[in-house]
Amino acid sequence: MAMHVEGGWGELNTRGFVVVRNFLSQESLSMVLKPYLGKIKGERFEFHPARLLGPEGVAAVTYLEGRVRELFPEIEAGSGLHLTTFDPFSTFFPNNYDGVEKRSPPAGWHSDPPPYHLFQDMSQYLNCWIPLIKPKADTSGLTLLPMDALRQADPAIYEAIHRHGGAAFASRKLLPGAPGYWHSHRNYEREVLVIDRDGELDYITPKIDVDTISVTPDILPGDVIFARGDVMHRAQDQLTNRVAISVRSVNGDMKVHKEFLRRLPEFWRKGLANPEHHFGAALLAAFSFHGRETLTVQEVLDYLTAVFRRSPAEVAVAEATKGELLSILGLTEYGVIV
Ligand SMILES: O=C(O)CCC(=O)C(=O)O
Ligand SMILES: [Fe+2]
Repeated sequence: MAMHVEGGWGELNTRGFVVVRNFLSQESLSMVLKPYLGKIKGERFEFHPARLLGPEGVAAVTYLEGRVRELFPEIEAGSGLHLTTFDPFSTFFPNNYDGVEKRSPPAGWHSDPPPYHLFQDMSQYLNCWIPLIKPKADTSGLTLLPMDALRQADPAIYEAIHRHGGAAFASRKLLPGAPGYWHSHRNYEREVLVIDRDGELDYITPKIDVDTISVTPDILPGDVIFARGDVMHRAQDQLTNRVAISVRSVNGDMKVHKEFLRRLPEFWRKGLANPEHHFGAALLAAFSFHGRETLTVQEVLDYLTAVFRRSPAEVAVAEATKGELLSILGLTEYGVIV
């Protein structure tokens, strides 16, 4: 069956997401799923960057990126969204159904923090969410908050999340960043939206129960959802075993500013400065390497790729000395990287 863009690419400007039917064949789904199945062997499997799953993981991502890249011209023609390149952190997302009572919670309402810190404008970032195992069309999918409905129902929340990432509907009691924060799905208290504004975590109480305006497209393996990076989303449920992979494209011509990082809330700056953070040190070193306050997204990605090829994060830390890293992040008072 031919690929079909339901409602057209213009949906990316209204709702912020669009469903594309018949995007992948059964054969390519099996190929993409293989590295994941080879890894789990029955044990619980958390979110996992696909590229870290060996040559088969790299091949799966390379294939999917190629397929998404073919759509760049029609996406731009239909929505104006200019995409040129990919976020390297393509990730497998299980909903952690494992048929036993004790299981990790799935993703609660959020927009993604890591790409926001890397790329700074999440309206020019497109997540292609691809179910690989999903037994039922109306179960265990991805629930999204349409931008147009949100703007009408709660303009303050809309303004707070538009173009941002790293937002969550969660309980104020869990913050900042407590265990369970990103996974407050069942029994969560949707008291607040938390996002950074002017260097502070910002708490806003929604005027509405956001679930009443949310949309969960019926979708089966073969179909995909394209969602802009600023659209809030969560796992639908844990009723059946579901595994998805997401492939993330971005406008490489966008500018990113060191100043943006200095102005992030301390909670996020400390996270990025932690040497165990998978890209924080490399991101900061990219600015030092170029000796500029402003870089393009593509320059950031090229630098990250070069660092990751040599693999250990120490390479980046060595290049942006610890002191410089701390001062870039305005954390010199800590004296050590925490
Ligand atoms: O698949 C899920 O449950 C969550 C997916 C997600 O958060 C994402 O693709 O960014
Ligand atoms: Fe997400």
